[in-house]
Amino acid sequence: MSNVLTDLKSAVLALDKPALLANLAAIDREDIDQAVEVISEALREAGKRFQDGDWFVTELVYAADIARTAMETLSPFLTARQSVSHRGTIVVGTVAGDLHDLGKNIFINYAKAAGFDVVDLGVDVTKGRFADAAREYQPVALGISCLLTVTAMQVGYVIEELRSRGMRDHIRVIVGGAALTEAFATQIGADAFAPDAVTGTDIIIGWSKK
Ligand code: B1M
Repeated sequence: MSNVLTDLKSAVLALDKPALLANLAAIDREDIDQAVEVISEALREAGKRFQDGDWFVTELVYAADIARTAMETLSPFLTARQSVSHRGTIVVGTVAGDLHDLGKNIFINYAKAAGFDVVDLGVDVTKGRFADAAREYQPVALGISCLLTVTAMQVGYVIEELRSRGMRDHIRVIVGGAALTEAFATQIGADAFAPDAVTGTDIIIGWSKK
């Protein structure tokens, strides 16, 4: 890993915004994907520190704020460097009870860069709002993000809601986020699980062609 990328990770974990901004300015365009991955790695480390009791929630909040700044700085370059063609609309949100949105937003940035129009429902989205938006936009994919174990079942409830409204056969559902696994996604009847934003984008690109 280049020094700039290593320093980027250190800056997030040191909660040092000026150092983060300086390192972001020094990143080569071809390292943007790696920079996104490095920031995600730093957040996983932040989560571990919180879980181990080494960090308080305030530090976690500040790390997330720094990471958001980094993602916002990187995303225009992500969009600019990829060839864009109109692939249709996707609807994306984080499940009810869950306020995590950094991973969802990274997926959204990659999807936009790949040529999708994105309807972002935000966080804490109820099954009813997911289903209403799916009916309104008839998207290529309905994307559901979930980071908390306690809210994982909400993902299944969204799929049940689609089924109970007779919409399930017409909507493809992709799910992602640290609380989910491929096996869980299969169990609840999702069409795909995305372990990361790039894989998720490749999956929906495939769907947009069918
Ligand atoms: Co919280 N949090 N958090 N948190 N947080 C986790 C998830 C946790 C694992 C940390 C830990 O304890 N180790 C833990 C959950 C434990 C569990 O359920 N098993 C946890 C907890 C407990 C909590 C609180 C309850 C803490 C508290 O208040 N006591 C609280 C809950 C609030 C709520 O949601 N109701 C809370 C709050 C917060 C902050 C607000 C401080 C902040 C969120 C800020 C924000 O998102 N706006 C935060 C953060 C930053 C984290 C960690 C450290 C980092 C999450 C993150 O952004 N990762 C996280 C630790 C961890 O995940 N290991 C943690 C980086 C991001 C790029 O990864 O989201 O996985 P991820 O996204 C990836 C892929 O998963 C995928 O693409 C992304 C990029 O490749 N992906 C998709 C994600 N969604 C996708 C959707 C797709 C496709 C791909 O298609 C639709």
